[in-house]
Amino acid sequence: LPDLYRSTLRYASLLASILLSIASNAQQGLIANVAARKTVSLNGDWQYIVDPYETGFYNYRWQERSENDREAYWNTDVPENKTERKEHGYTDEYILQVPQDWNSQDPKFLYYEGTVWYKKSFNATLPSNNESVYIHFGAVNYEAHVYLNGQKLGMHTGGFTPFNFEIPRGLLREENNFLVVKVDNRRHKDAVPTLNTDWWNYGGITRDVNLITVPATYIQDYFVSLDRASIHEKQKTINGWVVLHGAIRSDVTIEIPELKVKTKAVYKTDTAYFSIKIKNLQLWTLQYPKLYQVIVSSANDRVIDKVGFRTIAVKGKQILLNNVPVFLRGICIHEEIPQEMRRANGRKDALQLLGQAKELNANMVRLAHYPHNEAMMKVADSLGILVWSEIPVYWTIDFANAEVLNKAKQQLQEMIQRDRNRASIVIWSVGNETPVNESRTNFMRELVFRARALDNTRLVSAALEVHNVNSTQTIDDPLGQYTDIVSVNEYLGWYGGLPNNCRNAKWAVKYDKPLFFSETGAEALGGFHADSLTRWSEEYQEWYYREQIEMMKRMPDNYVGISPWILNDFRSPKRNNPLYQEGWNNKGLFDQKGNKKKAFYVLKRYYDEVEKGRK
Ligand code: GCB
Repeated sequence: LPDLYRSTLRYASLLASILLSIASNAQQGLIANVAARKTVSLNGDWQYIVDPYETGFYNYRWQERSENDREAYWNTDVPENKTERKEHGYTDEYILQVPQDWNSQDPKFLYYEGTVWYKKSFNATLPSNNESVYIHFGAVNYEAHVYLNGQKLGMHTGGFTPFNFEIPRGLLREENNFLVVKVDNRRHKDAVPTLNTDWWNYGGITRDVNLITVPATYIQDYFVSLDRASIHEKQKTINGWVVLHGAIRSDVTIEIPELKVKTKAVYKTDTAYFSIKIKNLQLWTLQYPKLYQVIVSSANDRVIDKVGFRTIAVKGKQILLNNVPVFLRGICIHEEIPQEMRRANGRKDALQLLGQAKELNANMVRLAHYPHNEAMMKVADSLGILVWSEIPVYWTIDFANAEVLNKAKQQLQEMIQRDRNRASIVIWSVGNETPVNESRTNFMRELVFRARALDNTRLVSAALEVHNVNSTQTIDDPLGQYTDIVSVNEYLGWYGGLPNNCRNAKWAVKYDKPLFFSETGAEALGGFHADSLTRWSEEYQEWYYREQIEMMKRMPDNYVGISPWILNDFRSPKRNNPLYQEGWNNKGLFDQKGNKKKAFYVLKRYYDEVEKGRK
């Protein structure tokens, strides 16, 4: 019997690994690593039409306009002759910058939620017979319909993840291409996120737009990572796979010049796998975030990346980075530059935000509550900062709706496809503060399983809530049984009671896994000083942090870290106290202008102590 048992187990695990490898290569046609391709940027000036009634999309009977309807806003705005009536037009009087949200570009857009048509004219070099051209968007919030020279290329929903469309052969012109994007940022009950969030709903083409030219058979996607088990060995193993577009199976090689290794990948079905043994691998660590140049080549294509090699795992009550216990000195960050009241994007903004996190002596950032732009992960890779990356399954999503689950899965997949080669990312989060009930737990469990199927080298979590049972702070959300670490948001002393309630708080945690505090925080208007009992004063926030930290020091030994809410004050239409908020959530450790509040120094002192070895 034991033998039978063993062979059944072996069979089951074989089956599981086959299923896993199939699932991990599921494609949506996303092209990995755009920066390494032959691209032409379409950033810059775009003309626009504001269209709150969607006149460019629907006729007066509210039917979708036909493709060649001359009043459709994706079609030319130039009258054919002097008698033709035209009721739309693009002009240089109305220009928006791309990439950037529209809200910060003109006061009339501050609260705008609706449709804006973006138009760009451009010239192009036509592809040769064995090349294809794609148009790639880093992100558009929320729904995008893309048209080129009057023909629809496709549509995409989800405001924080990339997408691309192939341009059909013959459609691209050498001169005067007419590219139109209908962008709609209205919130919907059945969208992800839903109607209700605590952040600004910045609309527009918020990230880069590129034309990508690739050879007909090109490297679409690849994954390179350090094998978890080999962390115990002297000789390490780097594993991975490569997928060529169109399921073509031409030779694929992987090269890491600095390590003097070059290996051929071996096809199993349409995926080429490789496994490389390496003697003197320098790991990616927080102190020395070593990145290696990795070259993936096929018969006609070549993609160069910079990849760090590290492992992340859970062992009992601890998180192990490269097999060494790590305490996460975190901070939450929204993708926003408060000083300019706009979405953050690009390397300069990432250097500002992660630089602020470094000043705090943080070693980890929780990127709330949606995938941030790629520059954040690249800068985190180079600075040695650990990253938690999340999809906007936030608060009260329509959990019973199967379509909503599909939308969440799509965003999860796009996030993982874009960033899985970034060493800095150690945790995929499938959501934040979702209400405990059966349909929600089924929904969230599906996402946890999906995340693992897409990437089994990282940890999966979700920010849960604490509830009060007989005056005990209780963590028993059933979702906790599925995640690798149990993460909770907790605001004792802000949303309930006063900070000194932390002193006699009792905690009951159902799970023996690593326990992470994914949020805690209190508001303070920068520069407002009073005694510590006065709400909104810097002194209150400072007191809150003192009491919280003392409480954290008394946490059980599965306490592995904290990422307080939040690095910077941020814009939120929900926050309407006319004296202390005025459309801002002021829980930042830095205020709206970038000044440090008193609480900053309290947290920094704690992080300095932790680093020296005292939790
Ligand atoms: C939370 C949410 C976060 C809010 C924060 C707050 O628990 O996760 O998005 O902004 O609380 O300030 O209330």
